[in-house]
Order: sequence, then structure tokens, then C-alpha cells
Amino acid sequence: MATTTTSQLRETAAWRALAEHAEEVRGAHLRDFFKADPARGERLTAEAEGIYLDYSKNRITDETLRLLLQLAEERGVAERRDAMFAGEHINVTEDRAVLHVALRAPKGSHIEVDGEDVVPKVHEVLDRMSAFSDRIRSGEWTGHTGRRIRNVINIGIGGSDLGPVMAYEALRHYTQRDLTFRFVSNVDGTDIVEATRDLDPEETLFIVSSKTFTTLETIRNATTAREWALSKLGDEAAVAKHFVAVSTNADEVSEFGIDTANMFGFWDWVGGRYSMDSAIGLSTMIAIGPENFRQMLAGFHAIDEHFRTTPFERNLPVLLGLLTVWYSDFFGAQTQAILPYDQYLKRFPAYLQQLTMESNGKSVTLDGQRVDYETSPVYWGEPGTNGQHSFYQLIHQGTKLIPCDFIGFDQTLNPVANHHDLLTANVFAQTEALAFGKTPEQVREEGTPEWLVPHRVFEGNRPSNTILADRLDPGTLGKLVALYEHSVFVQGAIWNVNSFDQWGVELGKVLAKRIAEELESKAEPELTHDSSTNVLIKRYRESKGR
Ligand code: G6Q
Repeated sequence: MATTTTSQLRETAAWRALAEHAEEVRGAHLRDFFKADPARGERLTAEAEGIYLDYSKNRITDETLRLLLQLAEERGVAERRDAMFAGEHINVTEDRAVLHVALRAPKGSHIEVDGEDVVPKVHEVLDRMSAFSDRIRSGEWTGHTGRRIRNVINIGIGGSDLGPVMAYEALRHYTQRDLTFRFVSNVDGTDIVEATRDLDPEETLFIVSSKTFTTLETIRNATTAREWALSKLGDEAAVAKHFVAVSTNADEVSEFGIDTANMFGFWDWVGGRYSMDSAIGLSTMIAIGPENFRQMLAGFHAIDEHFRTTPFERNLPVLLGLLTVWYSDFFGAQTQAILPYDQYLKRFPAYLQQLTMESNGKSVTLDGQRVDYETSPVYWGEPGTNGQHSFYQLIHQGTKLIPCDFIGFDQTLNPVANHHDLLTANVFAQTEALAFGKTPEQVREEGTPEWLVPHRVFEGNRPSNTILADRLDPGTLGKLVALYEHSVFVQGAIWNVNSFDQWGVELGKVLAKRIAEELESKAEPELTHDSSTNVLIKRYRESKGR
């Protein structure tokens, strides 16, 4: 792979041109862009696989787009994309391929990692997951005492939790309603206690989801879950009927006491935050059924193919990724809001926080140079319309530039009265208000007293994307996730960072292990931390002793 040094990004012809060009665009208003080109709202759109992207309300011109596309070319985004699809070890710091795209490759396609076609393995696991899901859903699989499974609890954290929770909530409409699903992630005992307190172990199945099967939180929670289950079921043999594992680590799984016949595997080329469509999605599959799960995979795959084959000027993830680079690096935008107008997507912003920030929250390039440009913005958001009655104030009239992605659907899954028209009217109204605002003249015309005018003025010129799809079905969810996965890829390729490692989470883990021993040791430990940490540990030990 071509190596570039930090300054090489700033030295590309496209970057230099963009820096100059940004000065011109900064002074212009979206009102003027639309006035000068009344067809802008039809022109600056792209559509693929049922996903419609309106990016006309961005502070860009045709020249901006041309230069951003040139930047993508100069940075070798297409080559890097092809290297990913070809199974090259593009995760250089962990020396691994990055092949979540293989998880949704149709049967019969061919994707190689280190000389081996992985597609048959993927489908073998999917088939086993399907058979298992069907047995739970139909009641054929029973618990140790012969009772039907009514509750499924996924225990996992990070990438082994956020995808399953998000997908369960997003696809709740399609779930088998006589099954209860819960998700335990936090090592705070409250999480597991509250998740189990009203359930009967005889009817409860735990899915322990952990790629490594060594993650402290997950193993602690799984152990507590086992104690909870066995406190009623008594017999160790019950574990086989009430615990299954999703992992790449068979040794640790059997060490924990789970029969590896009840283990669903995946591979080191699936990153945690890119794993919701691997066996990590087992809870999703039990919830929505194998057929719907396959629809979701088909949605992912459709966008993979779109990303892989569509010219960049019409390529949705490329456009989204480039716009993020534009605002982060040339407009000083520190954050990006994700605003889904669908209650089922309530966990989508949280899911995207990990996907985007764990991937591109980096400050060294692939070859270890410190970057001298901005990388990932902070992603955040809430489903509409709730946010409108809280933090949108800042987006409309605050001092910060916050590019927004509005996500809406033509049809609702819950048609009741005129709720959906009202919801959708708010999507369109918000993007309009953000872009065009309200001038002092308009405010005066409304009869506003002069002293109140400045307070009621909306500057406008706040950029947004509008992403519309037909309805939130499993396929559409797959498409939306893949859209952001590949947008993250494009950003990472431009910034020349490794979007697939996460060394930043390591230090805390190591220190926590050491401090846990100090908090729990019977003898007074010799504390050699800084004075602040030493006092915190002492205080806690004293309080615990009381
Ligand atoms: C994701 C990260 C991280 C990981 C969790 C859980 O990309 O690697 O969030 O998913 O730390 O790890 P395990 O699945 O190994 O328990």
C-alpha cells in the first residue's frame, strides 16, 4: 500500500485548492446558491438502492464537489476500497484483513482472505444460526426443565452490544412479540440485576457475545448470569440449554462451560463495530427470524455493491464521507448530528457514535505520523421530533456550525391518524429553516418590535443532508448501516488513518485491572499512582470498609 506522510494530505493539489476555495464559499449563503440555481434541489441529489440523498442544502458549489472528488482520487480512495474488498490486510496495525463485506456476500460469490474463500464459511454459520433461531422461535428448543424459552438476553459490550441493541429496536416491528429481548453490557451490576429480576431462569436464554471471550465486563456479567440461572436450575448441565456463545475463541468458550456445539463463530477479519451482521447478530435473527435477517444482509450487500461499482460523483457513501471531510477540515465543524425521524431508530445515533468515532478518532496516520488536520467529528443525535424541543435551538441560533443528517421515511410502519405527515413535515421544515433561516426584514414584517428582532432572526446557512427511504424494513436498515460504514471508510482513506483498530481503549482496560486488585485486596495496598488517583482509591477502600 502506498504510504503517505501527514503533510502529504495538505500538500495534495486538491487540498490546497479546497483551502482557497473554502474562503469563497464561507462568505456565501445557501439562499444565494438556491437563488442562482433554482434547480439545485433537483440537481444535487443522488439515489441508489432505494436510498435518496438530497445534499443540496450543503455549503458547496459544483467547484467544491469537483475538488472533493479530486481529493478522493489523489488520496487513492478507490484503490483502498478495492484493497479492502480484495481481502488485503488494510488493518495494518493488527495485520488483518477488513472484510465485513464478506458477511453479506451472497452464496456462491467468492471473497478470499489469505488464499481462502471465506464465503462458504460465512454461509455455514448463517445456516446454523438460522436453524437455531427457528428452534427458539418455534419453541422446539426448550430449557433444562422442558419449558419454552420466552426471554433472550444478549450479554456483550461495545461492538458486541451496540449493533444488536440498535437492530433490535430498529426492527422491533418485525420481531416475534411473544419473546422478550434484553441487552446487558455495563459491568455495573445494576444492568444484569434489572435485566433479570422479573424473569424466570427456566425460560431464559443467554447469548454471550464476545469476539475475544476475555472482555472483563462480558465475562463478569456472564458469570453472574450463570449464577443467577443455576441458583434456580441447580444442575450444571442446565448451562448447555440456557447459554450459547458468539465468539472467535472456542477455548475460552468451553473454559466458561458453554458447549462449543452451541457456539457461533466469526473471524478476526470482522471488527467489533462492524459485526452486527455476523453471528453477533444472533439475537437480531432470533427476534426477526432468519428470512428477515437475510433481507437485512441483502440490504447491506446492495450498498456494498453500490460503493464498489458506482462512479464517485453518484456514490452515496463517497458523497457523505467527502462532505464530512469538508466541514471538519475546512469549516472547523467539531460535531455532526444524526437525526433520524423514526422512533424505531432511537439507538441509531449511539450505534453510529461507535462506528464513526472508534474508527476515525485517530491522530496518527497509517505510518505513524501525527496528523496536522482534523479527523473524525463527534457524532451525536436523538430521534426527531424530540430533539427539536431541546438542543435544536443551538443548531439554529448558536455559535457552532453543526452539519446534520436528517433521516426520514416515506411510509410509516404504524399508520395512525396523521402522525406520519406531521413527523415528515418536521423533517422538511427543519432542513428548510436551517438552510434559509429568517431575515431581519422578514421578522420586522411580522410586526416584531425592534428590540426583539435580533432574537427572532435565524441566520440560516446551516448545512444538512436529507436521507429518505421508502420504509424502515430489514433491508433498509442494512442499507443505512452500510452507507455509514463506507462513509467512515472514505473519511479514513482521505485522512490516511487506520479506521479499523482501537488502541485508544487499551490503556483504560489495563489500568482498571490493576486498580480493581487494589480496591479488593485484603491487605492495605502500596499505592504508587499519582496523588489524585491514590486518594480516590483510599477513600473508596475506607468507605467500603465501613
Ligand atoms: C469494536 C471494539 C470494541 C469491542 C468490545 C467487545 O470495534 O473492538 O467495542 O467490540 O470491546 O469486545 P469482545 O467482543 O471481544 O468482547
